[in-house]
Amino acid sequence: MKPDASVQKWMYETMVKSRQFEEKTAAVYLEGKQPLFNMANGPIPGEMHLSNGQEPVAVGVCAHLRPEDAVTATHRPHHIAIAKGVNFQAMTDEIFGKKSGLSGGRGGHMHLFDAAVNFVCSGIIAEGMGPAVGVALARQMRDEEGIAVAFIGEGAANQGAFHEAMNLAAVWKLPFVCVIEDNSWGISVAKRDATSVPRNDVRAAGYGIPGEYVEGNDPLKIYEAAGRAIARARAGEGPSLLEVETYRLAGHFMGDAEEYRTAEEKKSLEANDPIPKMRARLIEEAIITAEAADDIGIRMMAEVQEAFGRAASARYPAPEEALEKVFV
Ligand SMILES: Cc1ncc(C[n+]2csc(CCOP(=O)(O)OP(=O)(O)O)c2C)c(N)n1
Repeated sequence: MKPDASVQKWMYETMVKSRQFEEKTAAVYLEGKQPLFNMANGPIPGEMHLSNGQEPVAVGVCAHLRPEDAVTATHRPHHIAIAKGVNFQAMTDEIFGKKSGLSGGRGGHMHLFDAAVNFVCSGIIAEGMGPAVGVALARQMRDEEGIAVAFIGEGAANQGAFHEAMNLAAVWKLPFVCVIEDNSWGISVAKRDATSVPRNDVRAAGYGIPGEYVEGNDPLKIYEAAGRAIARARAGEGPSLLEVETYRLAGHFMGDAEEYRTAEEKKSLEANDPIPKMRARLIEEAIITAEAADDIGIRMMAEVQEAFGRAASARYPAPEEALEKVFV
């Protein structure tokens, strides 16, 4: 079922916020890293994986989720964290390595944890599968409300953790959905060179569960398919596997020379950017006016600027705090 106008507006606004967050992150990330690219330098240290282009997956799925639903995400987590409602300031502070960050500045951008909305992510690919299935098992055993969703990349669907977790989720009929973000690339390795099937939804048959592939990086189609899978999980009918065609507009990580893809491929991806497409459709269907769409852009930019300003001036953890909250 098509989402109502207020949900569609939320989806557009959240996609814009996520994109502006990524663009600001990219700009600040490069500060202090030139002329020689040294990952440790600058206000945002460490690796950085941007999600530009993949926003439809986050909003199409998270539009159905409630705070008690658990989400595990990947090393490319910002769009999903924002759509799940992770504390925006604390997430920004974490990316800057500040004490007020979600993980006290210890985790950085790949380790965002927000218990208030049941969100976690990890830099180890397919790592979120086990914890998400574990949460689904706990919900089932305790007869609690809430489902679990694991987002992974299409490269991660070749990891053992993926297959083991899918099997257990199916055999125990858990309230779980696996969402595979198929952006065609695992760093520089094309999906066709690494995966035995063109589409991972066919693997669902191997676990005896429904699988669906969603084409076109279209937020509405993703919303509809996610709605079916999530309703099934909530009704106690067991897990589903969704694979969603999406596009990564930026490199695998900041600093990626992207020699594995052609300038033409990048141009065609940019021409298919889902955000201007959704804006045009919302205006055409009179869900928002062009002025309202511009206003969303201005408001989201102001929120991003404010969060970055605060994060930049927040304090770092003291060196003597380094051994707190860790196993030593
Ligand atoms: C277990 C494990 N092996 C290897 C890596 C190194 N690595 C980081 S991202 C990545 C590719 C992931 O591709 P995909 O799952 O398709 O996600 P995408 O980067 O496209 O979002 C790899 C191999 C890792 N982080 N974890």
